[in-house]
Amino acid sequence: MKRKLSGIKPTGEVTLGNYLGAMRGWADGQEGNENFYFLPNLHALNIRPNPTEVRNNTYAAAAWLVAMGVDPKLSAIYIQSQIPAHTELTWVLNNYVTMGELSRMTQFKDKSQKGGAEGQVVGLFEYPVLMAADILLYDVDEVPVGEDQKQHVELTRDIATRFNNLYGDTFKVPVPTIQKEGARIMDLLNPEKKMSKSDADASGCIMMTDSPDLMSQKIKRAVTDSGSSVATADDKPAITNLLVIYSLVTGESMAALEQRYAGVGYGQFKADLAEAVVEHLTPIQARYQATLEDQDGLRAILEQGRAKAAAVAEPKLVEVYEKIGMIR
Ligand code: AQP
Repeated sequence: MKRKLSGIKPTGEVTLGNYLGAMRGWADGQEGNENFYFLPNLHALNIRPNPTEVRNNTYAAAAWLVAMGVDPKLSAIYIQSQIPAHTELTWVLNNYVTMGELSRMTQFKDKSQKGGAEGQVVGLFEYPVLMAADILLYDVDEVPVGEDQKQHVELTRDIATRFNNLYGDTFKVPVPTIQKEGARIMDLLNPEKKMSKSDADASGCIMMTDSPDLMSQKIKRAVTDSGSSVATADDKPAITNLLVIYSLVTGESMAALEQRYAGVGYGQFKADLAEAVVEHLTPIQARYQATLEDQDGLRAILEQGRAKAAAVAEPKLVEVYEKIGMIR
């Protein structure tokens, strides 16, 4: 039995990238494991979200988890801000990580550059420390994430090891697990950039709530590379991205797809891909709608998840406080 934990930040609508790169994998392998899948709403604060939007996005992301197959009977689904141990442990861990380490985080560098001086809030800088607390409270074995989050899990490992060396075994040192395919789904209009839910311009981003027509339109307008062959290559990032998406939604191997589309133009390939994406997502969208509409049911799932998570997180915080001499 393994303990697994991961989260989806309610900063916007969930994207096909979130789904294919991470969330879909969370639904696999729940049986026989102890799973914690949470909504890190405190992590969303660094963009100072609109209160109504962040609240709605939190419920929506929870409904997506259920729709994508995360089973509340097998996994705790919970809201980060409902478990104060996350923020309390963050304050403690702040003292076991340096400014230099946090400055080297790629996500901080990217996002602080985009946001200008105004966007460089301490919450953005602190993000990896809160994430370390999210993970270390639960003695997790595995953290299944997309490629973009790997560096943060590695920092979490360093913080845990440092703390354990000082105070004796306290935290389990977690391992990031990254899917081979789809770990980084790229923007359809700019294949150099990953698909992101908080992007101001969503035209290159497939949102899980997009209508079939809008999804098809976005796929048909996706940029392609020079030449016309439907094949993966380092110098063909756009078509490689589309092939990865195709392969993940149909279960067909990349090699089989390349063979099928040998000599077939980009137009036909994109039309078929659009159809495959719509076919794959339609039943998930229906489950999402039903889950979201049943507000009482969703709240009950979140309450059950909160209780399960708090029962693990709170004793861990007490253990940490005792070790470092805090009187509670
Ligand atoms: N484009 C992507 N391809 C593959 N995996 C991805 N993930 C995110 N984007 C892609 C993975 O989805 C999980 C949940 O992500 P998150 O919401 O916690 O944070 P994020 O990585 O910052 O995702 P976004 O969509 O880019 O959000 P914003 O725009 O708010 O920053 C993670 O496991 C992530 O790796």
